[in-house]
Amino acid sequence: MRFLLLFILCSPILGWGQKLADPLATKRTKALFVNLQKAASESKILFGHQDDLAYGVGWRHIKGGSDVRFTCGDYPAVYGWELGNLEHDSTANLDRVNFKQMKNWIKEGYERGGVITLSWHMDNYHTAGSAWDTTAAVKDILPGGAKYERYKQDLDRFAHFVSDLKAGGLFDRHAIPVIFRPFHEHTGAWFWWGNTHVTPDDFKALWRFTVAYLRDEKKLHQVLYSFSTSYNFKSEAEMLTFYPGDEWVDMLGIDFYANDNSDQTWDEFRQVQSVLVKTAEARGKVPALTEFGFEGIPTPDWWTNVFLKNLLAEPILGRIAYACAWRNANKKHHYVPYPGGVSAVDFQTFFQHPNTLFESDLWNFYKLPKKNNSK
Ligand code: BMA
Repeated sequence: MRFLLLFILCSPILGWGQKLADPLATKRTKALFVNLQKAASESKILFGHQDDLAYGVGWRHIKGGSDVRFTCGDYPAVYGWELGNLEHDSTANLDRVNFKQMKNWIKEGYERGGVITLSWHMDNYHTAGSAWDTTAAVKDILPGGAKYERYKQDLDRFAHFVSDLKAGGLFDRHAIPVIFRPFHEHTGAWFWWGNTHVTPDDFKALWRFTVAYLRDEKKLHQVLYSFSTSYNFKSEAEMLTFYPGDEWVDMLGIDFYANDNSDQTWDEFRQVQSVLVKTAEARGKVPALTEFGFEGIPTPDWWTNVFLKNLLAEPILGRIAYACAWRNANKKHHYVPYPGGVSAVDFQTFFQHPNTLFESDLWNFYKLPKKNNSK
């Protein structure tokens, strides 16, 4: 009886029945999961931005640079980074972000309390074309495939990159937890791993192999795995067509891009968003908008009167951990305003909204909260 009590007191860090894809995840990685889940359940939505510290509209590599901070005074709470070209041992990724500097920016964001997420637009293994070359290639990298060994080498490169992300001093040196979001938007058809170029079984096999290899062979225990679809589905069954199973996934995400402010676009958004949150909550996964935005943000009140209004239209829709806007490449291709940009003033109101969390709003996401609110 005493042992049972001790066991009950010590074990349920994540709540009963809820496990991470990596049972050996580090304590900070577990804490990150629990805190993301807590944020989601309270509709405290962390605001994220891809490549935030590396460049923005009209600048590149300025110390302290960040279009988010330039516009609202605070850094984002989530930093997205992209690994495309890591598979070629290139010094920079496919958007010219130097990998060494990326590591430093990751450390910088983490040390301020931010959350790190990694995507990877890896080249097509069958043709050596880009991620957007939709020639079928998944079979090539599955065990027994012609590029299987090569794929493992690329996962070694990933493991090397992630293992290098360390923080803390002499006595508490530790691995920086990261959210890895491989083979994203696979319910769409624009990447070689997308829906019409792969069977559900092959996709699931690839996912499981990838997680098992990084976790068991490479012994990476600082990774949360995010399964991100595009937003072209109507039901849970459709969303989960390529789902490898609860034991292989920690987060469920969708990537949502608006091209207009029409009722149809936003009705669809709310519909998909409600499937996402329901599905994630029922399975003990953390829901997130893993990418989102409106290219160029041409609408002055887009942040509050379009995006937030729809996201908070019903309580369930806003129960996501974060929303990560895509990169600010230039005046046309950007997803966060820059000072003087069309939606910059509205973005400040969005920043002040009680449901949005920016970097200085974060509690310690790498320490378990006192009361574990997870289900
Ligand atoms: C796309 C665009 C591209 C970029 C790619 C990978 O959505 O932003 O310009 O190369 O993502 O980051």
